[in-house]
Amino acid sequence: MTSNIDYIDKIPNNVDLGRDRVLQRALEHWQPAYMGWWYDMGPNESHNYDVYLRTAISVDPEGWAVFDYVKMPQYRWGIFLVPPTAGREVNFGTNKGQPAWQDVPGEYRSMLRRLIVTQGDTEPASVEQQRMLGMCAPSLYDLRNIYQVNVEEGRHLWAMVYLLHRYFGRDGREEAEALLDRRSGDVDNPRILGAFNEPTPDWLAFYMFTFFTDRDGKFQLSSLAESGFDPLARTCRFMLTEEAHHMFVGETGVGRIVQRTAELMAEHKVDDPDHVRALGVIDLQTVQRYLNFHYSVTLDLFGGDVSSNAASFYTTGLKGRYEETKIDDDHQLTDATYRVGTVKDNRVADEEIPALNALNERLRDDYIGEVQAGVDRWNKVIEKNGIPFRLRLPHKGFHRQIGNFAGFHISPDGDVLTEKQWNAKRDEWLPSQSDYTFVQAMMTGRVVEPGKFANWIAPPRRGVHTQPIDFEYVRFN
Ligand code: BYC
Repeated sequence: MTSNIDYIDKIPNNVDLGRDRVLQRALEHWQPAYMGWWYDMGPNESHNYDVYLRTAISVDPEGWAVFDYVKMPQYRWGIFLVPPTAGREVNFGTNKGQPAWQDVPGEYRSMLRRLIVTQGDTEPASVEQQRMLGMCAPSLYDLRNIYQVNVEEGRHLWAMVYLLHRYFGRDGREEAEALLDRRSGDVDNPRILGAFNEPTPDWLAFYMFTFFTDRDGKFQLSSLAESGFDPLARTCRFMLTEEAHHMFVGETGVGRIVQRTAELMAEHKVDDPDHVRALGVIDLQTVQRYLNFHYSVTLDLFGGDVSSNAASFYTTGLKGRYEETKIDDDHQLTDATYRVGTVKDNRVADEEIPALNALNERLRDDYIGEVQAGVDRWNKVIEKNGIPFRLRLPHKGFHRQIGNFAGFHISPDGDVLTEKQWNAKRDEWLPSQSDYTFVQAMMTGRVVEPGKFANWIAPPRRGVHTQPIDFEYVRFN
């Protein structure tokens, strides 16, 4: 195992793939199917563009990427794990203290495969959801960023497919094929988790998705990076390095939209949403409705508040808590409890349950803390422009389909309503068809002149890597 990546092989890797001919052949068999999927479902009409992308050349935290023009179908997708830590142990659950597993423990095989497949399924799903957005990008800078996100999601799929092929034999190979067969939003063969079947129809939705949903990726990958199954832990550690950029794209994207709107509101002294829209920017009320949608569907991705699956993942040592090894407790949780939200007598209430069953909820709470900090940063931009409006996270129970709040009609303030009351307010709280129509009408063509930006978004503070903002990030040929 080296930290440098072998680019001579057909499949770039740092796992000595050449020494395992059977595995190498199996992956070389999967590779054309992957390329077929990329041509069909990857970014629309992009195959011949030269895109200024970063490609991993090492797994060292410093200097792991080079930046250069690449045609996306020639991107060097491959298999990169961080090097093993000598003497690493299972750090939690009933197997705590055993040497970390280098092979799949037989009794946990199907549970582990399920976790890997669920993680893997989200990666191509997001590429499918975003495939049309390049056609209406607000700038070359943003176009390059979405393509960077897309190729790296493709690589994250490779990461999970490697594990399936290397450790799960025939059923792993079948699962790897199925990852290319499912399609986001397909009624007959959808992606596994809810949020990955929702459309991402415009750039506001894209930035919200990369802010909220990619951050679920960060928290889930962090929990899997604690896994006692060492190859999973090591591949997730490297995926997290790439994930940081995706959340940056989301946070700064929403931030730049909010900035542009707030600046024009201040300049023209308007606050009525219709007047704001007339200036060719997105009103903050619409931003809030998109936020409510993406936040609530992403909260669902953490699974049920009370989950025996989560308890089993933890006690077996397969999936830990966020930053498990930094937590100061017994890492067994046999007697611990945790507070989860529920509905009692038509009110939102808390109940104390065994911490082992509340691990999804705990991870969701860790996530909410980080998301709140991002929303606070957006609000600073609004405040700086002297606008009194503030964005806010709705109540945890708002618009939930999974867990204790599913089936209830909860307002953004946390009041339990009747279905009729809730439906009467729906379009105040979630994007309506007319909101989508308005936002999409602003994004009909793409801005292709270097350094120019669509009217509805502020330019970024700086360009990519060491390049200026008006660099030609994409050449269309
Ligand atoms: N939609 O015990 P429960 C990312 C199912 S994002 C549909 O409550 P559990 C990325 C569940 O499967 C991170 N179904 O939940 C972001 C179970 O089904 P079965 C992706 C759902 O199992 C952006 C049943 O309901 N990674 O990387 O404790 C771009 C009861 O489940 C949903 C992972 O998710 C839902 N939202 O937890 C690109 C990590 N929620 O078994 C990439 C791996 C639950 O009864 N996955 N169900 O048939 C896991 O750790 C767990 O599967 C979950 C669910 C946390 C997702």
